[in-house]
Formats: sequence, C-alpha cells, structure tokens
Amino acid sequence: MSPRSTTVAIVGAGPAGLVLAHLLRRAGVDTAVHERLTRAELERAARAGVLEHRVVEHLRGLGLADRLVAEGERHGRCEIVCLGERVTVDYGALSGGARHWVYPQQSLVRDLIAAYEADGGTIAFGSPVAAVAADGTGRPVLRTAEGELRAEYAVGCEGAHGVVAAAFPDRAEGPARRYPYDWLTVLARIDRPVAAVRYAVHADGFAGMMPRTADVGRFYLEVPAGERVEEWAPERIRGELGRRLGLGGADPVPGELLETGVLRMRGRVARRMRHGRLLLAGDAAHTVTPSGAKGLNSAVADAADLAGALTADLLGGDTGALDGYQRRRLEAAWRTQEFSDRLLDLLHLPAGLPPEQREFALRLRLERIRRIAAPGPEGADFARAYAGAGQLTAAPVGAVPRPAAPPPSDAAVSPG
Ligand code: RFL
Repeated sequence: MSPRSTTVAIVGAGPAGLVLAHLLRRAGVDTAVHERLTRAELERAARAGVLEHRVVEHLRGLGLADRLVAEGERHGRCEIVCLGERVTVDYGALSGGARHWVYPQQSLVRDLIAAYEADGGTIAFGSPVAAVAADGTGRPVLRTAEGELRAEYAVGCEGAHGVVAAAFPDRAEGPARRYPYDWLTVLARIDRPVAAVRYAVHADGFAGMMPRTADVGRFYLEVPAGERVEEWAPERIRGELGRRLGLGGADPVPGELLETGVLRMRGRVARRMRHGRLLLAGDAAHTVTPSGAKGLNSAVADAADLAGALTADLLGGDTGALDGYQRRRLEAAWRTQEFSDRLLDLLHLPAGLPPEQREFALRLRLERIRRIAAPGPEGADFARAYAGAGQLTAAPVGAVPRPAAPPPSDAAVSPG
C-alpha cells in the first residue's frame, strides 16, 4: 500500500475533531479524519447536552448551528436543593442574559458530520489510528488499517489516553485529581421534560437531573469511589433519585433506564497541548467532571482556536501561533477545572464526615447556595462562568493555499 499524505491528520471525529476538520476544510487546508467508531455508533453515543452561550454563538456565526438553534431549548435557571429548601439560581438574569442551549451531543455530532460532508469532506469511519511516529523531518506518520498516512500536522482529538498524546515525550501527562467518590450516570425515559437542571446536596450523597430531550433525562447519583454499576438495580436507582432530588408534583418521573454506568470522577490537564507537529484538542488534553457541563464546550472552544492557529502557521506568517494556542487553551482549561471543582465542593459533603456532622456541613452549603443565587458579585461570577457568557477567544481562520506533499523518511518526532 503506498502511503497517503495530507496537511492535517485529525484523529477522532468527536466535537473537537469535527469542528476543527470543518474549519480547516473551509480554509482550503487538506485534512484527513480517522474515527475508530462506525458512523452509526458515533451518532448514537449519548453524552453531553448542555451547551454554553458563547459556544453556540460561535457555532452559529460559522453557520454550524442551524438545527441546534431550531430544535434546541434555552435554559437560564437551575435549582439547587439542600435541607429541603429548593433554591432557584436565575443565572440567565444574574449573568446579564447568557443562557445555555440544551441539545444532545449525538445530534450536534450528526449535524457536524452532515455539514462537513456537504462541503465535500470525507471521514474514515471504523478506522482507528493505531500509532503515531515521525519521519526524518519530524513530520507525523500515522499507522492505520489502510496503511500509512503522512501529514504536516497530526491533531489528537480522540479523547483521553489517545495515540497522539502517547507520542509526546511526557505522554501529555499533567496534574490530575481523582475525587473520593464516583457518579452513577443514568439516561432514563421520563414522562415530561426536565424544566431546569437540578442539583441535590444531600446527607446521603449528591444527585443531579439534567435535561436532554422531551422524553429522555440525564441523572447522576454520587456513589462510593470504585462502585460497580451491578450494585444498582433499576428500582434502587429510581428510589434514590426520587428521594435525594425530592422528586414530586410537576417533576418528571424516571421510568425505563436506557443506559447506566459509573463515571470515575477525575480532573486532568496535560502540561502541553503541543509537541512540535503534534497537537491536542478537547478531552485528549484535559478531562473535567460533568458537574459544570464543560467538557464538550471546552472541546469546541479548543478546536475553534486551533483552526485559526494552524492556518496562521501554515500561511507562514506567525511562527508563534501554535504556542499561542497552547497557552490560551491551557489557561482556559485551568479556569474550567477550577469552576467545576468549586461546584463539586459545593455539591458534595467532605469525604468521611461522621453522620452527626453532616447537618452542619449541609447548613454551610445552603449559605453558599443562597449567596450564588442572590444578585451581587458572587452570583454574577458563578452565573457568567456557568452559562459561558461572553465570546470565545478564537484566532481568525485564514485561507491557506495547498502546500506540497511532505518528503518521506523515518525518525523520532522533533519539537518545532
Ligand atoms: P470525544 O467526544 O470523546 O471524541 C473522541 C473521538 O475519538 C475517537 N477515537 C479514535 N478515533 C480514531 N483512532 C483512535 N485511536 C481513536 N481513539 C478514540 C472516539 O471513538 C471518539 O469518537 O472527544 P472530544 O471531541 O474532545 O469531546 C469531548 C466531549 O465528548 C466530552 O468532554 C463531553 O461529552 C463531556 N460531557 C459533557 N460536556 C459538556 O460540555 N456538557 C455536558 O452536559 C456534558 N455531559 C459529558 C456529559 C460526559 C459524560 N461522560 C459519558 C463522560 C455527561 C456524561 C455522562
């Protein structure tokens, strides 16, 4: 098989890979996208669903949010339940008008694939990249079932523990935290839509309810770290959700459980998102717990910024463009981690707290909840960070003339 070549090889067709591929293609950059899953598997994978204001505005500006805006729902309030009190946080008002969009990740992925294909792009589905090495000039060579793929740049958009990160000298590792609890994740059929995100701070552990579609809701239950999903029969899950979330009255009732799993709760940020001609975006560079609904949003923001940085670099006029990308997005990743960690701290009681001290800890949390729900600097700060107020900082994407194919030979990846 003779090696293929491209300008930018993208590993993974999740939100990060698809947004990047789309923007580069529009700029005239030759791209090759490899995705491990089949198209049907990818378009079925239900994960996120709560999108930030600034991310949707950005996608809308790129013409990539038509269906999202037509079918998605806007949410500007969440509820936090603690000691029987249900506090409404009107973050839309507190942030000065920024609200979330609720639209399932798999629908966004389907729309992005359709838009990329409508522009003439193709994705190699069911085609994992097995490894990434480098030729003698430091250019990446990707190993796929279809043979070698040579590229000017390779971008890892393939989630945590990816093959592009594995080719960094430090494997793109960085500071990480394993939280002392896990979350049981549940996708359940519901009899009416979830009107607002609800978080329950409870003596027996956190519980959460998030909107997805009219008849499907996303639910979370705090469970001990290392818990196995088999410990949780459907009746136990439904009972615990109802009790901790205080479900009743006009609330949705979780019925059939469509998917259950246990999410190991971790935060992680790579020390580097760039090593020479290797780049990372999205979960490949950082993973954040779902507490603040930030993972998909960060992935899209990375991709939007990287598209501008890559075109600036390919145009040859800006040698610092890719380092600028790394700097901006690592700073953003830490802001996101700090926000999500602060929210987790509010939503969980300290590990190992004796039962007789739980009410005290809950009462302290209720004070904090009331403060973020009230007009003032703390409320405004939480609301703006939660809704993703303002605009994405993304370098403009320039049009790039087609470069010559890279020369072949073999060696280690060298930093550029
Ligand atoms: P993705 O979406 O994981 O896509 C990576 C893609 O790469 C493919 N892949 C490979 N392809 C080729 N060769 C290889 N060697 C490959 N290895 C992997 C994979 O098959 C996959 O298709 O990464 P990306 O693009 O960085 O996007 C990240 C987001 O998907 C993720 O952060 C969010 O889902 C996190 N998240 C949420 N984020 C939000 O912003 N809002 C939310 O409401 C929200 N809720 C959630 C979530 C994540 C959850 N789970 C399951 C972890 C709720 C849950 C339960």
